[in-house]
Amino acid sequence: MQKMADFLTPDYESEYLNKDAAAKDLVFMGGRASISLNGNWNYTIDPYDTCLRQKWFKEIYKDDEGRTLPVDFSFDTWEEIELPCNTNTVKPEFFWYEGPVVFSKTVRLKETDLAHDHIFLRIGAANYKCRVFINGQYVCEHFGGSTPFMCDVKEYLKEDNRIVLVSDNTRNRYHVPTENTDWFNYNGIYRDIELVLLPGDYIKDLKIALVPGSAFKKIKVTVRTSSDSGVVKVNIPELNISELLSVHNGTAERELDASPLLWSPESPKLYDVTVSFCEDTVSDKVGFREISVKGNDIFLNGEKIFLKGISVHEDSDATGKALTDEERMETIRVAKELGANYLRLAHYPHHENMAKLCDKEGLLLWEEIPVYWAIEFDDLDSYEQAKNQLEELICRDYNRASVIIWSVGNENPDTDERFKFMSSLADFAHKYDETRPVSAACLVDGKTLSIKDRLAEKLDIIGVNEYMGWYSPNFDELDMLFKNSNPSKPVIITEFGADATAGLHGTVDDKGTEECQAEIYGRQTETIKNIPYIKGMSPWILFDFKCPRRTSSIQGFYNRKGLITSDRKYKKPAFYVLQKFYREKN
Ligand code: GCB
Repeated sequence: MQKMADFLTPDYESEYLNKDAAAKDLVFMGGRASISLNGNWNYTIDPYDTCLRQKWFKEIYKDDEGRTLPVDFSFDTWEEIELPCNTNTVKPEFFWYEGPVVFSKTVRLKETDLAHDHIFLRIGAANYKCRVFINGQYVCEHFGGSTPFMCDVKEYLKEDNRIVLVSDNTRNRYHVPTENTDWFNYNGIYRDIELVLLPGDYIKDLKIALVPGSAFKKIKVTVRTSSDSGVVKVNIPELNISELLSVHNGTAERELDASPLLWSPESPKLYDVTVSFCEDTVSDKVGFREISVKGNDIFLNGEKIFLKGISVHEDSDATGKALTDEERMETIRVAKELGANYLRLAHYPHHENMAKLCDKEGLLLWEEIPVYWAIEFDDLDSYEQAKNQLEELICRDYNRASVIIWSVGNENPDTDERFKFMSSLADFAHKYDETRPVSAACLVDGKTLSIKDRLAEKLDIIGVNEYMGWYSPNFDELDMLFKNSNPSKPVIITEFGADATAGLHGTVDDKGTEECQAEIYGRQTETIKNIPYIKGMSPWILFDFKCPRRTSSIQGFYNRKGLITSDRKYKKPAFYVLQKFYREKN
């Protein structure tokens, strides 16, 4: 009997661990039309994971002899929730809930929809594990809380369907990130849910970029297709490009002569690109620019650039991690008001629209995977999760001109296991994307008080988090840190900062006051500006953000290192200190 089995089987989860949706499948949307499954779903929190244990998705209401059985779920009469969203933000009593949530929706498809050869379900992000069930069958699962996944569900669909999704954000030391982070562990399915209808032969992926070192005169196009051979058509009308490329072993690749207007923050020019293969067509708006590194310098389109940045989390009082495009645009506007030309999207992949908006608006981006603090570096499965998230991110955002750096992690201890783990990620990023530098936000070496991390040999740009004046109260150590260091690569100060509770005043030595934060920003910028190998900075952070680790009475479960309060209304004095520095910096 099912009912017996559900409490007698401790490893009930093992049967759901064998159908991974991952980067190897499909990630790239290519601007295709889709059937949106956003909107109302019935849902419940499911703290004991009973949906998986009892297999609710099978909808067994009668026994073999036709007698009615009691059930512990009610798919159609549970309360409704509007997806995408974080479950935590819909009711105060769910705010601290961590665990499985079950969502159910009935979906009616037309005959013409079902006539397509492939129907992919795409979920933009669900934190952290997500299991998909359609019409009583287990379809696939995905691990990783911030990247999209797609899975061909055609064989499970009919005209009337029940789709059940179970997302589970239970923290786990073998996940990436692990159970300990300095941000809020939001729950649920918080990015778009859609069905993408595709013909038998389709495009899996399109990568397009300027060829590095081609004097901005060559564009490389790589198209992966579902079938081994055939012909791909590439069109960039504004550049008079219309080319046929043959597919060999599932890939068509060519360098095309072209002289595009170069994309830059000052002139974020985008070109319409369309690629067709058999009955399938994808399109994208793409900017062409070259980012490169030489000696201690970073170059954009051959010109030296200083990255005037600020770090941002994906978090808002109103919507949690399920930000709206208006909120994203507000972030961009405020960053520009600050005088920034660059954002560090910490510490995990943000919504794909952020990079699209920054492409349009002309902001440079650092994108990162959540290899954060103490990952289980000797665990192969943790490595696979990290690598898959990196691959999904690169595949999703390869064509975004705004994205100039891939970061493989943040503040990890310099151990042998970590070196192996993160070196492999850096190698992978280099191999998968030959056009962008790879970095990581490293810790200061406390013993020698210098920029010294073995991982640096695998990076093109060294990110350094230093909190002189805050966690390291002796500010003089900042000078010493830079005097003791002689990096052969460009350095970005990926973090410095100080908490300040809005409205809390005192002397510059009173921790947590607006004055103390402003003083630290002043002293940091005064020191950093004289260090020749520092080629960028992204102080911590634009907005205050929710953080369960921060329990003091003035923190109130917020990290208050923001230059602006979490309601985005009040700019603390440090905002203006940094603004002045950026306005004066050429
Ligand atoms: C850091 C971390 C960041 C934290 C910040 C802090 O070094 O990278 O995630 O939120 O410090 O406020 O302590």
